[in-house]
Amino acid sequence: QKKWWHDSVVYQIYPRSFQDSNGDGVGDIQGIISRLDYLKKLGIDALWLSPVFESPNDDNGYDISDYRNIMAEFGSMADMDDLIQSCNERGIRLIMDLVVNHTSDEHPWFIEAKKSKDNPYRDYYIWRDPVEGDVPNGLGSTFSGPAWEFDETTGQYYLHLFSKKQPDLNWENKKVREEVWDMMNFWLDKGIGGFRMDVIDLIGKQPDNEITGNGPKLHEYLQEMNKETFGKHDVMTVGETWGATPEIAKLYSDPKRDELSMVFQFEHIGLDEVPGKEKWDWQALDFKELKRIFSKWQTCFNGDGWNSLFWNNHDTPRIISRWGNDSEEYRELSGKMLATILHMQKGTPYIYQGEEIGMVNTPVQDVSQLDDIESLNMYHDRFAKGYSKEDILFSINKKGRDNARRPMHWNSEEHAGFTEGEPWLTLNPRVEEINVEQALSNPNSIFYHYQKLIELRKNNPIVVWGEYRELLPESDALYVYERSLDGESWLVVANFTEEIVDYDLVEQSPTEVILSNYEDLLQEGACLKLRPYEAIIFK
Ligand code: GLO
Repeated sequence: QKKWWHDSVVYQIYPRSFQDSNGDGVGDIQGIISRLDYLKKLGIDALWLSPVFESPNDDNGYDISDYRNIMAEFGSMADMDDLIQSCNERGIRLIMDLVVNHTSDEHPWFIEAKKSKDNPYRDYYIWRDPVEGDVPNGLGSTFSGPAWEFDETTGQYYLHLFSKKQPDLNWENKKVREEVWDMMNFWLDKGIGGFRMDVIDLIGKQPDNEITGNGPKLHEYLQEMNKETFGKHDVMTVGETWGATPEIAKLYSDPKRDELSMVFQFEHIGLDEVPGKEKWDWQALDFKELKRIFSKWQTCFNGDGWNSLFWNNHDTPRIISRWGNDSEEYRELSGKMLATILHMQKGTPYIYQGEEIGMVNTPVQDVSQLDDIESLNMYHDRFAKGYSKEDILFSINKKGRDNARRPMHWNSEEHAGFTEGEPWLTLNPRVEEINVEQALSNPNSIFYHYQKLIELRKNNPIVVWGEYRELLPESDALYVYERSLDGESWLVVANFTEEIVDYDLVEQSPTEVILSNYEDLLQEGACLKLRPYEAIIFK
């Protein structure tokens, strides 16, 4: 059965860094409203808003202290209602970030829970006795150090898979689940378009067995959630699931199972880390692996699951700096190439703010230039373990989350039109070269390339439904695939390198270029000469 999100494109906003409207240096909801027409022009159907709820900002809003109130820096509930209405008026659905693996330690539930062992809220969280005067077991936090924090008052440890200001909720407790369902219904009743679910694969954890992802009751909880909340609404849901394989992804997104619309899988995202090590242990991308993983995910579903497609989010480095080429010469070409190979795949594409104008990483020279808790904790942890500063900053510049979180570039004025005050986080230095005003005035910009890719999806069922087949999996330089539907087929040919690479068109005889990032074709007979980062869609 066809759903609206099957042919939709979603745009992710990181509210802190999108647009400030009141000069306090922090992006806000009125700022977002003022940019909805820009997003409409790009052509997106839905917005995923990173958390805007009340939060002490230990993890920039992913530590929520009140799920039914808006963070004062971002505005008020009236602003939020205004945003929902302004989106709905433009036919844009608003997807809220659901962060319910954990709360903030400043959430009233946790404040109660830590008062005493018999407090009615105690079981909302996960508490264990010390073992031989130490942590209960070896579970570690994603943000460095142990996942257990000792609480002096009650003499027990609580679990936090992220920062110690993000205590994990105890999903085994039915009351916790009911609180979450109530809260979700509160938002659904406001007319939102769905939820993106933060680290949802962790809610079935079994801390005593050191099981975190994909716990035994995970899918039972999601089915219950579906039934009690969004199942009755025409909304989309997307789970953040770091450990998903195609088999696991079907458990979430097979329509017959009544769980989620789709999940984010991260297999491609892990390709530049040394296997078995941490995300900070960088290695160069293996291009053939990237293609193999894309092709695996493109062919694994047969009506029993749905893909999401993304290069970037608020947790990843900027894709042009990561796997494209961010030099002045190749930034636009490689950005368009990367956009093309992703957007011609089957699934629901996500664009992270600034991706559509080709924003790039922001290398730092010193720890004082960092904001992100994950990077800061890792910096201190590795420094104590004897890593050199250079080594650590190398990792952070490659992979750190601040890369994606620096303010959006709207124009080349001071602070890029993001704020009239002092921005909460320093901007990327390449504002003059890379900004929205510039992109909109140049018909060849990355922005218009994205706009065209979105239009192609809207107007051509082959992009949404067509069967995918990879050609040339052994090529070190080219990514070539075909989409076909009802006797029609499209061919995508992309050069991932700076060299000129030949491609023989003998097997296919395309008659038309649908979209390319160069103005013409370079061809010798049936041999296509692909220039640096050239990407062509043929039919
Ligand atoms: C990635 C999340 C990330 C949060 C974390 C804790 O894993 O999107 O930004 O820090 O989930 O909520």
